[in-house]
Amino acid sequence: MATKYRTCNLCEALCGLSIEVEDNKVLSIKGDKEDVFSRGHICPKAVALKDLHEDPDRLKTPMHKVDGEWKSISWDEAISITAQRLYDVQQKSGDNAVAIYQGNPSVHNLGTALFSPQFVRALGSKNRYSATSVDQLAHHLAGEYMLGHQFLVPVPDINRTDFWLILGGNPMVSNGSLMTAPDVGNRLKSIQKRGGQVVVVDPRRTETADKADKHLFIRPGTDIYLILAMMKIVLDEELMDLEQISGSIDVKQIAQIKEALKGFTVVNAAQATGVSTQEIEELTRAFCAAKSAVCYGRLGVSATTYGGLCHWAINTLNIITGNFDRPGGAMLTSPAVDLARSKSGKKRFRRWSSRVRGLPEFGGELPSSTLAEDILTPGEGQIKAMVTSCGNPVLSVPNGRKLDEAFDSLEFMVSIDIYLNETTRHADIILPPATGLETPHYGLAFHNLAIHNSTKYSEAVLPKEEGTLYDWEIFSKLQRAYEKLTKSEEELSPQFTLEQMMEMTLSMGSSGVTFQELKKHPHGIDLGPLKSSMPGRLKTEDKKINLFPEIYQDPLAGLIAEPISERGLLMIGRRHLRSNNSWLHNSYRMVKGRPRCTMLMHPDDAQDRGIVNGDTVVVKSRVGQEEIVAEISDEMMKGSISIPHGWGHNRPGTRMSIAEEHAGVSMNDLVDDMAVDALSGVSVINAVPVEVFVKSESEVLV
Ligand SMILES: Nc1nc2c(c(=O)[nH]1)N[C@H]1C(S)=C(S)[C@@H](COP(=O)(O)OP(=O)(O)OC[C@H]3O[C@@H](n4cnc5c(=O)[nH]c(N)nc54)[C@H](O)[C@@H]3O)O[C@H]1N2
Ligand SMILES: Nc1nc2c(c(=O)[nH]1)N[C@H]1C(S)=C(S)[C@@H](COP(=O)(O)OP(=O)(O)OC[C@H]3O[C@@H](n4cnc5c(=O)[nH]c(N)nc54)[C@H](O)[C@@H]3O)O[C@H]1N2
Ligand code: SF4
Ligand SMILES: [Mo]
Repeated sequence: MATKYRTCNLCEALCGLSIEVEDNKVLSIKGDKEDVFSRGHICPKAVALKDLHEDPDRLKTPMHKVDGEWKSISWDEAISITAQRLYDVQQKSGDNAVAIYQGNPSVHNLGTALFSPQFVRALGSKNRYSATSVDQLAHHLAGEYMLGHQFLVPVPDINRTDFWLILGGNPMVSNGSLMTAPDVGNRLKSIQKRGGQVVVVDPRRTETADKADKHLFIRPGTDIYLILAMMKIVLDEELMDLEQISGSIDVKQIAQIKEALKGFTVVNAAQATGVSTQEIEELTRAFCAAKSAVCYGRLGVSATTYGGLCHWAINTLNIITGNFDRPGGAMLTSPAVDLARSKSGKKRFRRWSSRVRGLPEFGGELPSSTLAEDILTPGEGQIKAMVTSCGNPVLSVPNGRKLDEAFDSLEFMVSIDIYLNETTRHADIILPPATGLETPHYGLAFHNLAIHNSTKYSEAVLPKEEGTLYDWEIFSKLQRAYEKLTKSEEELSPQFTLEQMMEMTLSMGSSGVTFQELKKHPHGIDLGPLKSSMPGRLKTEDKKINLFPEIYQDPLAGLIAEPISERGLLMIGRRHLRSNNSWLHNSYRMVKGRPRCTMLMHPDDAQDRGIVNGDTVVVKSRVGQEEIVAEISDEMMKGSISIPHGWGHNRPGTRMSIAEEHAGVSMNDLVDDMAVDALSGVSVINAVPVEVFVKSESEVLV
């Protein structure tokens, strides 16, 4: 028996695991107490790594769909068919006729992170999509425009803060996001133990709200009004603290913001949010009075109608209250591999736009909410073929039914994925990589977002099965086969191994840690607490923070001019500790117990509609309707309902062993693909207008 150490690749928290292995079988998975960062923390999902490894549903050989039947084929054949078909489509319909969608595990999977970019570049298509635009795009946009690089995303220094304001995040369940922080629970308690406070603003009294000192219910989609009101109070009452940051800002911009907020009042904010003026004032004063404070906003504000503005406003609030770039505030990391190392230059935003709706490109990608229409709408530049990797957009992107229809209409589709699931069932070829414990790990993206600087590489725990390929090998082979069709022998790109790529990547960093050195430390290397880094770390040309970039000015004016309207019943999402977006649901111990895909509703809203606990109800939106069991609970704010995303495993043609009772419905069959943040193009997955009926009544209505 051997004990091996590896970082968990399932979420952003980077927990170190200690794994007992015998004869290539996992005996146990525990937290690694010696891990320099996570110090033994683990969550219930970690054991799913064993289930994933042993899952009989996992595909092990390439699959080819011929006349509707799946056949297992060789890697050589699969790679060659794929390259040829993609090439043929581009020859006939242009480079942009091939689109690519990359999902969330792309950033948790070292091979994909290091090798997919070259293949994507080789394809030369402007139709690139990813989970970013259903998630954290607005954070990157604020990084790009305010700090000069999309990967300069400030992280809340929760190890040292005295006041943590959480808007639209549930880190007790998500384990933190754009804030890599194993063991949020104990870190939250430590804030309280040192006399600090945690305040949660959320339309649902969440698991995090339960642990906080205060919870404020807020009407979904209205956080921007709350943050602006806080800014307004700070500016009007001169509660600013600019000492620390004075060399890095232009004070004239503060006057400009003050001017822009002239027509806006705290009363407006109270009307919109449902948070009283007194609560807003108290919150703002407490935030400013704390020795250090940090406002942190996550998915409940990122992927909403004003997601773009929200992250500008959150950064600005932290900056003007003296809570940026100092311990306990919002800080930037000093990672061994710095994703923001490139020089500042032309902004990577709106360089092109989506064909049908004209939504803006950002960072080389288009908003995923436009993918279905870009496939379905005939005309010049129509998407005819699709590559998906590490993604399940049918369940994860708004209007999944429309994506089903779109994927069905393609001339060719290839999916790099370990399952035959809701998305990959539409493919002609599935290329299944070795995964999970069979792969090495390095948190390329997440050390850049971690609340403490560290660096760690883990070797694979188990060998990959004979005849299987890693994601990086698949990308490498695909690229070579594709280039052979498009380039001469001398022009072919050089090929590297994963180890060579890691070595090159680390050597570009400034930590001085080499790959050889890193491999000697299976529990990681501690690089110390977050450090103040202004103005050196800024990538703006003038080495100043841009407090009020032009792109935010008109949207802000528009928002302030817009009357505040009553929007009826609004749907928001919900995560669970034993779930990971749309997958892991065929690990029995992850789904067992009472089915969790239910609709939560406030008792008054239920009473108004004659709904009682356990009723099957119909939830109807502009794009669809679904039947779901109602759970009546005062943990919801009146006027809002909550449904988790990533379920709906009852589409035909998949190969997943998920019991009927745990299939659930897909929230994204109700989320409107036409609703995006006009500024950033991010999908509006929270605050979706819906109607809810008891089943019998709706049957009459439909
Ligand atoms: N309504 C609503 N929609 C949402 C959200 C929400 O809160 N509400 N959340 C959004 C967010 S934050 C995100 S990140 C997205 C996620 O959206 P996606 O990334 O599209 O979806 P996932 O469910 O993460 O799908 C991961 C896929 O990767 C595959 N996979 C797992 N491991 C590997 C591997 O090693 N290699 C390869 N090649 N494939 C692998 C899995 O089988 C699965 O098909 O969903 C978004 N959608
Ligand atoms: N167990 C588990 N962990 C995960 C994941 C998972 O699926 N399961 N997914 C991972 C991924 S990809 C991500 S991106 C992160 C996400 O990490 P988080 O953002 O922390 O996770 P969510 O649970 O989506 O939290 C969003 C919160 O916003 C609230 N909310 C919804 N609408 C609004 C609103 O308008 N205003 C406010 N103030 N709040 C609102 C919701 O009630 C919810 O509590 O989690 C990661 N970790
Ligand atoms: S918190 Fe995230 S990284 Fe840690 S064990 Fe759970 S899933 Fe893995
Ligand atoms: Mo995400």
